[in-house]
Order: sequence, then structure tokens, then C-alpha cells
Amino acid sequence: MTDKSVDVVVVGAGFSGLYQLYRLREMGLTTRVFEAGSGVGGTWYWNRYPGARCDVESLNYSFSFSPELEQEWTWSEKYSPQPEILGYAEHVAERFDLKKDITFDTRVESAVYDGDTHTWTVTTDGGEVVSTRFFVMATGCLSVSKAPEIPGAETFPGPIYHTGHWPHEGVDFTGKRIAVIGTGSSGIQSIPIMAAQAAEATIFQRTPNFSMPAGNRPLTEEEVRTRKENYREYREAAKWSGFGVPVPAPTRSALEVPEEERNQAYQAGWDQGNLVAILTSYVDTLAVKEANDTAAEFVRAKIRDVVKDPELAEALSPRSFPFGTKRPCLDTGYYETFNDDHVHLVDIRKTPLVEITTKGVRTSEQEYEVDAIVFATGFDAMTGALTRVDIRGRNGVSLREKWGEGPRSYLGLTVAGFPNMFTITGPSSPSVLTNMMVAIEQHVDWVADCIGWLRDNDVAELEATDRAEDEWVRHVEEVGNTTLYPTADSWYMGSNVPGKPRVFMAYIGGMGAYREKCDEIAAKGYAGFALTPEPESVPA
Ligand code: NA7
Repeated sequence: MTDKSVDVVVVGAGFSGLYQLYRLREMGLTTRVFEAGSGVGGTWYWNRYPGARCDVESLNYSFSFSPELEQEWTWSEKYSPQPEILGYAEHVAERFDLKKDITFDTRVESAVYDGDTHTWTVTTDGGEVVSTRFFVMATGCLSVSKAPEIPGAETFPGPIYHTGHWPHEGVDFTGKRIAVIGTGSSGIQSIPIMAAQAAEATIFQRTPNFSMPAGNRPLTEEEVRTRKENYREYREAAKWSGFGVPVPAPTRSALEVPEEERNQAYQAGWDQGNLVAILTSYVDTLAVKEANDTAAEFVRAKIRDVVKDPELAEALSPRSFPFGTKRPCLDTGYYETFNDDHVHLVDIRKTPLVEITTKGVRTSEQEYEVDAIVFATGFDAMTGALTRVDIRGRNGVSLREKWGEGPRSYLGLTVAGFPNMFTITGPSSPSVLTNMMVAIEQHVDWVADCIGWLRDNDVAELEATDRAEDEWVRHVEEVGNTTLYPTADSWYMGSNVPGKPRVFMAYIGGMGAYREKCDEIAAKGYAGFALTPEPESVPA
């Protein structure tokens, strides 16, 4: 028995869910959005740790669908802080009156498909049951946080925080002894600020990361004005670019260039302070280990320049994976922080974490007494939020079971056996390897256009065929294998979560090429999908 029926249920009110709701409503479809948080913004709602910023420049990280929105919103900094990005999400929700269709503080627990009626039955943790023709998971790639897999957290009497669930009122560590576990982007952004407050800061590092100075600063009026004047051309270039950010395409191998010239190019990339400049200096940085080594060594030399103690500099220098194959970080004063006497680095590859105790953190070597602990240990990325919901497709098959050996999808948008279900920036799509805003808009538009087409053509059900899915999975793997990404233990590979299958979960073929492929499939009447007509439209 369902309480209500709608055309579409969307899970999540981050940027994906907000724009999906906007598009569907414009098409006259009844839509319900369920959101676990008390407000919109998704990742920007939860990740309120000190120093949280996007690592894509603010002028690139916004919606393009509304020229009016583009003109009226003004970013303040090169990399605007989390509160400003959250403010933008709230502004979008208000401006387009989206909240009236969003149910907050509500998690979707299950979604079950009925092949006879072509409907999904969606049940929430509040006990609400909604039936819907289409089901869209807009749950984000980095939304299910993970803790370090060590026992004892419940015995620690002081506060334990996770960067992905930071208290809304903020935390003041002044005078406190703190332990931080994890040195990914969240750790690298927050450690300088937390350590500056703390009496003692002990950083537990499993894998050092490559980080570059963000060069963050206020945007000038002229920069903002110029972008506002050129938004249309700029957005068009971003849409068809590789990473969702227009950058000049490299033409040469890093190995054919003299060292001095190469280092000048890397220095120019370094000075730009963004994620892609060094990575895109040469054609083979992400494909050939020897080429990559030149960039990796450039960054390691920078670490040695900053960190005074050579042993510490070496401990902070990544050597176990190629540059760029784990997401690089942008920081403000990260390496400098380790020159302070009250900041300590513990290399837990050498002395592994054993447990959290009543006093602090114990490694195989010693116990570190602290007043507060911060987990900056990341997420069950890409698939975590999808398999957390009990999703059952045709014949009761669960998505969790189907993905037991790694995610399989057609385009990262749809899954065979799960008709009329869509995943926004799902695994095997460009997603986290691109500017997420560009990836989100492309997926949401494709899904909205697809649903519109199904409606106009009296199609009740769309389902990826096994064959199309197999071919896509193979293609994603083949393209991935032309790069160095699969050689790293990264969250792109699922390696950060014990027991997770090792599969490269993103598509590295480039945003523009991927968009072309998706458009082509739609233009061919949704090639690779089985289409079932509405019963009344079938000739007797
Ligand atoms: P990340 O990048 O996954 O970083 C998590 C960090 O926590 C990383 O250093 C991990 O080491 C470490 N970690 C994870 N589990 C453990 C355990 N069990 N013990 C010790 N250390 C651990 O997450 P972030 O939140 O920093 O950033 C996620 C993305 O958000 C980022 O890439 C940007 O796209 C924005 P590891 O490297 O796995 O050895």
C-alpha cells in the first residue's frame, strides 16, 4: 500500500538533486526529493571542517543552466570556502523555489521495482511509502564517510570528529592536544588551521599525498566581470573539455623535453595553483610512469624546499603511487605546518594504528595522549551511497548483490536489471575525474531529456541491456588501463575500504568525449536500452 504516487523520486538534495528537481518540474512532472540532511547542499552541507573548500576554482564551479543565476551570483575568492558554496546551494533552492518538493531529515531506506506495473516503491526511514515511475539516485560520490578501521572509539572520553560530519557550530581546538588521522584532501585542508589552534597536533599518516599550494586569494572585480561577460563561451568550452575545465591540450611527451624546460613548465603549473595545470603539461603524465616520475619528483623537491627536517620531508613525500592517480590536493600552508615544533607526524605504515584508548591513540609503538581526535579518513566513495539503500530491481535482485564484485553500469547512468532507475554521476561515468558541476549538469540533462522522450513516445520502461552494459564496462576498463590510475591504491579503485572490490570506478575518456557518446545514444532512440511500450499504446 503506498501513501502517494509521483512521476519521479529523487534521492539527495545536493547540486545533482536540486538541478534534477528543477528540470523535472519545468517539464511538468511531479517530483519528490528526499534528503537526509536538514538543508540542501549535499557534500557542502556535511563537510564543514575548518578550511573546507572546493578544489575547482569558484568561477568554474557553478551551474550554467541559468544565465540570470550566473549574473546575479558573485564568488568572493579563487577557491571559495564551504559556507559560501553552501550559501550558493541555498540561493539556488530559494531562487527556483525548490524546497517545497524536498523532504528533509529523511533517508530513503529501500526502493523496489515492480515489473508488472513499471513502478518503483520507495520507503523512507520515516515510514513514508511513495510509488513512482522513475527513480533517480542523486546521492553524490563522496557522501558515506568512513572511520579508521580500528577498535576502541567508544572508550575515548573526549570528542571524536569526522571531517565529513563536522558540527555546525564549529570546533575550537585552542589549547587542546589533538590527533588527526588521515591526510587526504580533508586532512590537508584542515590540519594547518586546527594545528594553529592546538597546543599539540599529532598527525597520523598512512599515505602521504601530493599537495600543491592553492594560491587562494580574493577575486578581483575585473576577473568576476570578465567571466560574467564570457560565461557562454566559457561554459561551452568546459562542456567539451577533458576535465570539465577548459585547459590547453598538451602536445608533447614529458620525456622529449629537456629537464630545465620541463621544470619551467611544472613551475608555471605550480604557480597557477590548480589541480590540472601540472597534470596537463604533457600528454603522457597520466599514462607513462617515467613521464609521471618527472612531475612527481618536481613536487617532492618542493616538499623538501619547505620542510626543514629532511627526514620529515621524506616521510611527507609520496612514493607509492604516481602523481595524480590519487586525487592531488590543494593546500594553504600544509607542509609549512610541519615546521612547527608542536606538530608531529606519525608514519603509521611504520608503526600501525592499533586502537583508540581511554587516553588517545595507540600505535604499535606508543600511546599518544590527546584531548580530541579528528578522523579525516574519507569516504566509501562512488558506490557507498548507492549500495547503502536497499535497491531491488527486476525479480527482486539487489544492487548490492549485483555489484558484489564491483559496480557495473551502462554509462554510469543506468544499470541492467534496474529499469527506470538513473544514477547521477554514477560509477563508470567521468564524475570525480572532472569538474563535478559540469558532470552533474550533463547527467541531469540527459536523464531529464530521456524521461521526456519516454513520455512523448509512450514508453513505460527503459532498461539497459546486458550487452550494452558489458560493452561499457569493458570500454571503461580498457580506457582506464591506458592510464596509470589502476596502479594506485586509491578511493577511485575502492582500495581505501577493506574488502571493497578493486575496480577503477570512474571513466577517464574525458567529459567531452563522454558527452558525445551519451548524445549519440539518445539520438539513436536510446541505443543499448530495451524499451517497453505503455500497455495502452500497444496495438491490439
Ligand atoms: P581521502 O582522500 O580518502 O583521504 C582519507 C585519508 O585517510 C587518507 O590519507 C587515507 O589513507 C586515510 N585513512 C583512511 N582509512 C584509514 C585507516 N583505517 N587508518 C589510517 N588512515 C586511514 O578523503 P578526504 O575526505 O580527505 O577527501 C576526499 C575527496 O574529497 C578528495 O579527494 C577531494 O575530491 C574532495 P590512504 O591514502 O587510504 O592510505
